[in-house]
Amino acid sequence: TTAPPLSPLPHDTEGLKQSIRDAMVRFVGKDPKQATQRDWLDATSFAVRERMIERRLLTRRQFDAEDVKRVYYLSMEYLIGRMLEANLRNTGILDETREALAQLGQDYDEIVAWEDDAALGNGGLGRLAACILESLATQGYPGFGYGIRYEYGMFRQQFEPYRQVEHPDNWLRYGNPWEFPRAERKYPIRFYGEVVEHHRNDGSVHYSWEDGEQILAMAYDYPTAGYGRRNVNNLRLWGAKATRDFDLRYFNEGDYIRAVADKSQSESISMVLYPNDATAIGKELRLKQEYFFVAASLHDILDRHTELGYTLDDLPHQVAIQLNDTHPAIAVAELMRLLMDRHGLHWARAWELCRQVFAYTNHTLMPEALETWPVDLMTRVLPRHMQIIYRINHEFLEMVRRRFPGDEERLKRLSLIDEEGGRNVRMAHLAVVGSHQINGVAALHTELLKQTLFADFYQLWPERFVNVTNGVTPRLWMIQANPELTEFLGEKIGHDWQYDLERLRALEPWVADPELQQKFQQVKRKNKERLATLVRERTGIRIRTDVLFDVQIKRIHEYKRQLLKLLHVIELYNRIRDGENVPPRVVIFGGKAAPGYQRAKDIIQVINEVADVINHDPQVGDRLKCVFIPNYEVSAATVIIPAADLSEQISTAGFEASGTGNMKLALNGALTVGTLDGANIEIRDAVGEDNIFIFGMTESEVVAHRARGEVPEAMLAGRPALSRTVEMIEQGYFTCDDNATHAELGHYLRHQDPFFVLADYPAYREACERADALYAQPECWNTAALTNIARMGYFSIDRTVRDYAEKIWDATPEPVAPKR
Ligand code: 26M
Repeated sequence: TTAPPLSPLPHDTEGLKQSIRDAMVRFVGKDPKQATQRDWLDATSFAVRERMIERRLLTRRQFDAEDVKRVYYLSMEYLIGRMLEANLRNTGILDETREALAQLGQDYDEIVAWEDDAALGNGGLGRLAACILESLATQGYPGFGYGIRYEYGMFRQQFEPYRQVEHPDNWLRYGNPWEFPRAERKYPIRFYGEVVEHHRNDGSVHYSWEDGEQILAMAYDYPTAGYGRRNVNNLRLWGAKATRDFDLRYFNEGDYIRAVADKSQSESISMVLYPNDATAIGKELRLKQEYFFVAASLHDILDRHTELGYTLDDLPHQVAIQLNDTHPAIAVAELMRLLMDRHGLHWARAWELCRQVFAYTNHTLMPEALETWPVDLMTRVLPRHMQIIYRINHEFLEMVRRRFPGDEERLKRLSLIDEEGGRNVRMAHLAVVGSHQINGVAALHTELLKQTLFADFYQLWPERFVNVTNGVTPRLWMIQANPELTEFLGEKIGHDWQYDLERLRALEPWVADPELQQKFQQVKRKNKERLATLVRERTGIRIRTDVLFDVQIKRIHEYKRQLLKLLHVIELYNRIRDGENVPPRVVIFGGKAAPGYQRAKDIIQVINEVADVINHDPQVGDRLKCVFIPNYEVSAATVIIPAADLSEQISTAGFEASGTGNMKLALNGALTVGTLDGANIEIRDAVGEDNIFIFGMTESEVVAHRARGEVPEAMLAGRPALSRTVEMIEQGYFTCDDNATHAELGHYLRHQDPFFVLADYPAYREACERADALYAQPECWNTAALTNIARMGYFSIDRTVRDYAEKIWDATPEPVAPKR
């Protein structure tokens, strides 16, 4: 088939203006005079999408013509944020479009703000997936994302007035100009049913999976543009559609209403994102979501592979599949099923291919976050997969037996089936045995994986474990979020750093330059004003912009220790009321609690109540403000991060796999106050001890401290200020109507404190004081902040993606055209 020639669309202001006007009539169906701001958003989006899809086709043609290895990223989550500005920026037509809109009498900033965030993810893991896709396109890798087109993304958070309440995120309500529905790319996905054995004449046994229920997975494509290149890759999200079978089955019985109801029941598979990020849930619907998108993606990958004329033997040379955590780990069993039951391969060959294709990224050591599925549930929903998992386990344990004869305990620890407390499939074990490479997301995390969670596997296959430290995309987290700092850098060191973040080092000779520092401070101030406006609009609270902005933004979790920051805030409040001269600051929290995570919700409530008391105390005035910004999301992060002075990265050492907010904040010139956890360690190594405030127990000290088993309360002895703080909480000082929650939280700190908030508090307070002292010397602070920026090069997602390409995928970039 010959591809039709494409007539290139204009990329100048005049051409864009014409396209936007045309789109207003042809796609939106409105006279520009009648158009609302949302109509302008849609018309502009259509004008950009036309230009992207053109490049998408050219990119595909080139990949198809050359013998490229394709990388597939399988992730249940993509936390993308708003798409218009990102697409304009990466396509290289942002300035022209801004001007075109101005000439059409429209304000660009107001227009883009109408777009809902695409919040198809919970937090770090989902945002990492979005950064990786952007980098794959920017660097020209043939890399493609697969995921679920949730109709409802991450819930919207409101406070009523202190407690979190969740509202559905109906982000597709007004349609979505960024997606291309592919009605012809529909794959049937089976659930339930049974396995039928077929005995052939040659004595071999074959299996087929029959009956049960089928639903269709339909493709929706989201083009993903690379920055400064013509490459446009694809993110394919699957939506559930009922099959026609549903119609017939009941229409014959005349049960029309039930037929339609069952249809929508089956389409509920892709309805909603599970808003958990630290606890696995054993819900049948979640398992169905996982299998649904995995089965559709593998079907699609194999179809493309054969359509391109490759054989199954070519699979490891043409295809790499990255599993983003264990959520898509059922892919190991599904690919085995396809290779054997559909393509007739023998077990050993199928297994070899599988192992060469898959790699698995682990994102957490937290035991409660590790996915396991009851064997009964899996047998019912995915009977053939359960059978295959048993066989994988059998072959694997036979191998272990040969290497460690008589070591029954080892077999139990390694088994894919956990036999303790009901039988459960350990998805992490399935992912490890089915992959040629397993990676952690920061150096410490990978070491802990090898020494703890996967110690037995590491002993078997040390060569399979590698570290790939996370990174962030400078396109969103610097160029877009912080245009003023981007311009400032451009004036001083040019623009090369946008493609090679290591080049920020060119800033180093000037970090102490007074003129440069003054400019930096002006940029920070402007960013603080932008944030102050957002805070006023969202909370009604007025904050000064001439003080230290102290920021903790991340999901709410005990291990991330928002309570540690809160104790410090209360102590500052007490010191102000005692007449002490405390350096002024604004403390900013942001983050969502999983709806079923009561402790996290209590923490939000208490922070809000403490903040309310402080913010209304005339004795405090504007020396201390505490703000919990509701509904923290990607688009809010792009306003908060550039305004931050202090970045709170204070998890209990050993618990935060990496963190990526730490990188975004440092890149924007915030100094980190942090524990030796996750990527904080590598950030310290990069910026130097003098340019970061490290405090608290190390991972091994945490282990030793836990082993001593002291009561947390003992930490209060000889610490009057901390004791007073805890007492104020438990006695309900900050609440007029909910003593119970405060009393409970106080009790929790005194008697449980599983993440050692009290034990680390003195060191934390001291670290905050070091920060205050440095902030009082602006030259020293600015030198440190600029040094942070200059040394953040390593934390570019482009380096991360190259690490994956070299250590794991064996993939090479295929740039479509030189940088434009
Ligand atoms: C699992 C089962 C059922 C429902 C939800 C889940 C689930 C979803 C997301 C579990 C964990 C999820 O995310 C974990 C996560 O975001 N981990 C973070 O990953 C980042 C990127 O590697 C790291 O920087 C963070 O340290 C790590 O906490």
